[in-house]
Amino acid sequence: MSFEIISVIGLGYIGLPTAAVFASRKKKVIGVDVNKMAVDTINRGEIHIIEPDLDMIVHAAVTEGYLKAVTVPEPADAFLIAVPTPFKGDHEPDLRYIESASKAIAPILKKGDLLILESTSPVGATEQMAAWMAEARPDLTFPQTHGEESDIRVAYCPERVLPGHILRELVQNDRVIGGMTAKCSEKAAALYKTFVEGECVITNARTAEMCKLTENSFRDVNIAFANELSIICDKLDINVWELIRLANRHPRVNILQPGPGVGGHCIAVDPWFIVSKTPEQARLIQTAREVNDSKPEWVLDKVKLSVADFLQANPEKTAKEVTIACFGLAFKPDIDDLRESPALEITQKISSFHPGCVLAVEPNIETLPIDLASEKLTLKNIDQAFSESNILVLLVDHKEFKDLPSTVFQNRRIVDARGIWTC
Ligand code: SAJ
Repeated sequence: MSFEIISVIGLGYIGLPTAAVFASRKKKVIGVDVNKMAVDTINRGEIHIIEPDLDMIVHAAVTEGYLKAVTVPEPADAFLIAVPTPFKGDHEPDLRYIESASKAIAPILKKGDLLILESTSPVGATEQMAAWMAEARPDLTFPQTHGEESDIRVAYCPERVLPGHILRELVQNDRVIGGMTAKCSEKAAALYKTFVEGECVITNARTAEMCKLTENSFRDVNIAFANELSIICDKLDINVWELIRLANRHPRVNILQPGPGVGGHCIAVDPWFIVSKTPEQARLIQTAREVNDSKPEWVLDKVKLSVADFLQANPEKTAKEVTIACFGLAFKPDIDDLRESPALEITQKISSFHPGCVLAVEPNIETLPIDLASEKLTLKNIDQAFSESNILVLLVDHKEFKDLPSTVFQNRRIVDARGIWTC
């Protein structure tokens, strides 16, 4: 089962590293993306996203001739679809990118090709993709109608890599392979074995789809538990960080860490794919989403209380004279990714309701995004923020903030959403 040419559709955070890793194993890879700028960047041997070491491997793959990027799909032996699956306003999954990728590939499919869906998807999406293909290519046979005799093999193989560690996890993590038939799984596993050192574990497409959603929902529910505890403990005047450290000494308890909310493009989205399919049954999963989504507002209320408290203690001041410093904008520690970040949302909201200055400290970026910077909101370094502000709001546990000596916090007014300055 040899694959001469592999095509990856969607060159984002998952597609580009996957394409580059195949190319690094000396496979001919055609990357496809509708974004012409991304395609041009990759063809120059550069990258348009941020991920450690990816620039090096893409540069090598392109200059050695193993990877090229195009905007219109070309024939290949295997197609991996790694396009976004956002949700619509009502949390219904939006499969339009999978649909357009399927329709773009359909004309160049040939007998014997392997088709893999990698995008996080609701249960049934792989069957839907195969149906779109079958409709576009009545001359070819597909597993939903021809089983093991089909011309085209189809599988769902979710990625489960952690941003910041993508290249290592792509290779080392176990891979779930969900074929529409046993032969589909076998062929997909053979493809992934090109670079996967973890185990390729075989199941069916629907279970593989649900498996990806389950992993992220599991984490969301566990973070919601920690976030709910932080709200309960606040009411009961108990230090939640100490409480969790103590409870985690039990051999079968492992509570995650509360924070300002759940960010990123996966954990805050994927559970809704389960809820939208089975709203009556997915009660815990939906509640967890609501608990995590409500946490930024809770932090904002704490900031408002802190401002009121400061003004009461300093009656000669007005709110306009109170400066608030927000520490961290990224969606999690030690990365520069600000997308879907609760810390960013909180900082923006503070700067819109608070009449005084707001200072943002984010050691992983050089400048504030254009839509964020204003006269009232400016990017500062740690020392400036400490000396110029009256209230410190800790939102992300970046290592630069964890390393500060405890003496700097003495007699400071702090709202600590991560428990690293007040634990
Ligand atoms: N968070 C907390 N408390 C914690 C852990 C995380 O508040 O104890 C917050 C983070 O600050 C962040 C959010 O949760 O805002 C998500 O961060 P994360 O590190 O848990 O996960 P992601 O979104 O970077 O990556 C997840 C991973 N999934 C799991 O760990 C089950 C990754 O393996 C998946 O590949 C990725 O989603 C994805 O693409 O689906």
